[in-house]
Amino acid sequence: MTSEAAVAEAGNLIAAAQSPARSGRTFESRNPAHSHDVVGVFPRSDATDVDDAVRAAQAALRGWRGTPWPARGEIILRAAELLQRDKEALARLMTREMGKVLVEARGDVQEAIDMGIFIAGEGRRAFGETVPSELRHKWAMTMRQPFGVVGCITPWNFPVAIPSWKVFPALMAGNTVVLKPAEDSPACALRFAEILEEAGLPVGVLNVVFGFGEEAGDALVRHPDVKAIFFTGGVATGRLVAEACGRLLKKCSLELGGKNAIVVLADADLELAVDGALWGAFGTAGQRCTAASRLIVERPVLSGFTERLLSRTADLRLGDGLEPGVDVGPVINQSQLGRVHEYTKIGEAEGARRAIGGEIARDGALAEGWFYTPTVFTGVTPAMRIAQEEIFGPTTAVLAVDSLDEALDVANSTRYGLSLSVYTNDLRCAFRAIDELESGIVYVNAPTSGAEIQLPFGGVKDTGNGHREAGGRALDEFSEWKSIYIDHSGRLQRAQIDTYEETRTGSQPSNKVSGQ
Ligand code: UN1
Repeated sequence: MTSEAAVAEAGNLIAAAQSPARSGRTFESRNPAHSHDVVGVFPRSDATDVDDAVRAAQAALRGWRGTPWPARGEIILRAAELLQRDKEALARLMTREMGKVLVEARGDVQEAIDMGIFIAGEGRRAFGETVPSELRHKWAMTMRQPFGVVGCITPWNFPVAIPSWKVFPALMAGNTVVLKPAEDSPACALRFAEILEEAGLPVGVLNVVFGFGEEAGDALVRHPDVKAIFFTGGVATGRLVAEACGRLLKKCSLELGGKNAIVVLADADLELAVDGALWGAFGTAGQRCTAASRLIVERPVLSGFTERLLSRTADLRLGDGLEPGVDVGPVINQSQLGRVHEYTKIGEAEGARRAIGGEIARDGALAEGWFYTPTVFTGVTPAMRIAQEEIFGPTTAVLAVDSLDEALDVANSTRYGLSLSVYTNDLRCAFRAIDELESGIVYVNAPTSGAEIQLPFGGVKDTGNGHREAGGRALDEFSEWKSIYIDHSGRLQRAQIDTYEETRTGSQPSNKVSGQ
């Protein structure tokens, strides 16, 4: 058990006050390592609570969008400093609430700190353009504008980092926000919002509504005063969000699943590749959109790689991520545990070999939580469901290939395209892979997880709808461009018509240029 005090009953954060759901309903957030440990009790919100939050955000909009960019940036920078101050406590709360081991939870908070520092700089760097007009005495330029009230719907697997990827740039651009965090990590989201409040965010600029997708999330997506939706989650839900937004002509940015692969070529450094495979496959118990759930290995090194991988997998310690020495924590909840186990049965039925793991862990204290033994399937072929579908658990599949061409084809053979990696020391192979792998992120000699916030994050194919988060263009997602023309000629000048009349008609330009 942990020593942390329970968060107890929390409320939705609406206009800086905590309030229960109007229906009075609640839900619990439980520790996946000790399922009897209730981390907190949260409002189970529905459309009426979402409406309250949207009204609060709407009321705060004029003041916030009028706040100078540098002033908005300073609040975000202060939030990053407060996250730094509270990093350890927040990381411990995160491990307790969603299970990832403490060292990874610290990394999650660090990612939010990095994002805050990075985005705060945009306060003095959110450049527009000044461009030449085609007409004399006319000024042409661009500036960013907020959408208005926006909705952010975030998952539990990066419960502070992913809200920071969305909320910081949304606020920086002058939007006001309603955040609906995952029902499995509400306490982390509440702390994140409280930190922004402490940093000086004005009342109503960020509101948090807790609850479930079908009730609170759906209402947020459909609310007529919410101008844009930023969603990270599964493909099936993403499709529903996109359909609803499409019907309403609402902007929407989707960050969905992955079926990422590490390609290990025959010349690779095998120890390095196994280190990467373990981290990619079993970090966060495989519950990352960037998890390496396929290991595509050239046949000459297949047995060497697999032997090392299995022996290292056998050494992984499963347990409560707050305990020192634990490598892999629990999966998020009972239904996910069942789903992961279902995929083990599917893999076996498809004829893959379960080389290690594949069991719900029930030894000693592990029986108190939702633990799954790290699982490796060998003899997997590309068409198998375990090679195609996102499992979101500590399960990975080894596929054998005979050439670089085949490796790239197999790597590209899924509907997803988030993160792909190649291990090789051959420059030509590395560059072929960089060019031909169909994914938003490519790694060379590094695993599929490890994105840094100063680069764009997102994927191709069914992983999303073409948007990218973070990176140098992070604000593009959260703002719209306004083009401004200022004519100081004092007369009507018609674009495309009065433009370069002299050069287009063949008349003597010198007359007009010189005025002679
Ligand atoms: C996710 O899995 O949803 O590169 C995000 C990584 C992390 C972010 C993952 N920095 O794995």
